[in-house]
Amino acid sequence: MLIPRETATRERKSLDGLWRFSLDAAGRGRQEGWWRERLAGAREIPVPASYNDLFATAEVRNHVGDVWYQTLTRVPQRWRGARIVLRFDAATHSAVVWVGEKQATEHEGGYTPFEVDVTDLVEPGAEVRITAVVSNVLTWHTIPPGYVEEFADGRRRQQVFHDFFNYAGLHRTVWLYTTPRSYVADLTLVTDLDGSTGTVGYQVETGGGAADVAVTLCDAERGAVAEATGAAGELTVEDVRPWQPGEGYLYDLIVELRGEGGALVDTYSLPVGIRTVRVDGSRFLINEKPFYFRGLGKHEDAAVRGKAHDNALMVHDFALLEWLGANSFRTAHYPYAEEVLEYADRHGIVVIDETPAVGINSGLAAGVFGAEPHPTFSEDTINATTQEAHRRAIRELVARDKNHPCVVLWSIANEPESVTPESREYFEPLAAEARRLDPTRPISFANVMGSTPDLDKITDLFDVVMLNRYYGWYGSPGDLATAEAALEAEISAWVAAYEKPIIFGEYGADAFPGVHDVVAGPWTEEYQAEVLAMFDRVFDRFDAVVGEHVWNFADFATAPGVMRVDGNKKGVFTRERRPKAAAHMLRRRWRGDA
Ligand code: BDP
Repeated sequence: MLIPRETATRERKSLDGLWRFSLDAAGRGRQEGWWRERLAGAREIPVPASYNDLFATAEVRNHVGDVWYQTLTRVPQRWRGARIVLRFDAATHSAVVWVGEKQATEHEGGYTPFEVDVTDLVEPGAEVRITAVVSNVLTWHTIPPGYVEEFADGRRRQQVFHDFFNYAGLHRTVWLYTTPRSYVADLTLVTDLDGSTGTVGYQVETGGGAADVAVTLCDAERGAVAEATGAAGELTVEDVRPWQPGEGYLYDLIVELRGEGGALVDTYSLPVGIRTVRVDGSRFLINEKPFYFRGLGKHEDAAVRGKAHDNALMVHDFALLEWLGANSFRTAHYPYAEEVLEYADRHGIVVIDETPAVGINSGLAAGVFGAEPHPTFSEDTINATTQEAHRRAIRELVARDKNHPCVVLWSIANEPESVTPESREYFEPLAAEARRLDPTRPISFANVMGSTPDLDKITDLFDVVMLNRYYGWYGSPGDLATAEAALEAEISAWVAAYEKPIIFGEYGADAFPGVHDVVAGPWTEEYQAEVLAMFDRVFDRFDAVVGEHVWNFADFATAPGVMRVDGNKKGVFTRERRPKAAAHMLRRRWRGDA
């Protein structure tokens, strides 16, 4: 799926700004047809933003169900004759959209874009009302899963099985954009390297009728380095400058559709990083060189705006990654705004890209999040319908992110149940689907603590062992000698069981900022740093460990609970992005020069 871009044949208009917004606590709007007129009694709301923390009321923060967004915009007169598309970069977790009186589209899944051709629904030059009802409800059949508790007095509460606040709303940009009537609909690129020669295999999908395809690859100075015609083919680049960690060198692929007499019909251009990625035994190779992941799991999370994409925060977070000496991060626990991946492409930051499949695990849900005990997989809980939603989530992730050179590994789930025959039945087809959709990248999932190689039933389906481990925190807190021995023993068991690279997808400890002690105990900044140092010491004893991603980059909001103090405090930065002692310690390890 192509990101909207301005080109010689395309325009785009962001609909970001203040929209009208109404809570629909009683769930009446869909029956009453609230899209038919101006939303009554509406507040103003910024788009993009999570709605939860904006209004200083529990009613909005803890709302369960539908909310309504509405804006009036004018379609430029000069767009007459063009194909006009309405696109939501994200609506969390599901939405139905009306253009004027007409339902235009609907979408499930809170972190991937959806779009619809609205050419016949709008009139260039005229105003148009766009209304979206957005639901934050998670069920046994959504990704991520959850369920809604209903109380006798009519109250509803959303139970989630994941450790971050269920922020919702229009989290990313909403666009109107144009394409010509015959247009470039999608592009799939596969790059390869052979010595100093690079290749870019391309496939162009078109819409709206036949036109001839011509592609030109330009280098960063805008000089053409290779050309081809036809909807699919391969471009060869001599003296290639590869995309590599730390150096996000990008070519530009310009696709042109040409009609009668060679007239330009449509043009679209896409940044291209030429690189390879492959697993070989227990090594993870980027451009055939062993790569070691130094970085962190992140979240899209900040005060006031919740999970909204924000360029200021993005630039700052990348600056802090650089300050730490990190070379990579994981999009825990959902696909991030595509702007983030584009930024990582340009700056040579390596990304593990994750679906929103977090919480497929009843053991964790009951133990940590206070959910009712239930089997993970059953007719009444996570079932074939959930699996289908999960398959769609993988499909939409790959469709959106397949062309980003920064993405080197797909993570199809975080900490699912993985020790039962049911978990194998559930994951086998999903792993196969991920491979079918993208045969060029390795696949993995984040393995939960306790799912050791003797118990785990799904690791053979994947290329990389990604372990989330909390020795010294959830296990033997305050006793790092015991933690160290247990960690070392577990890694040895993985190394004996599989010849696969091992990445630590999570490890860490909470630290409440400002709590210090000379004899470090849990919650102090010193203890957090000591836990990380202990893990690092053990990692250095194993060649098969090819990555360390600390949990987490920054403190983040969670549902209320006795395990959390104003949210999860495992950040090495506070939620305001101030460094804790652990950040300084990591900087010394990762930069060496600090
Ligand atoms: C892991 C989860 C992560 C949590 C973390 C924690 O993958 O989302 O925030 O533990 O407990 O289970 O801090």
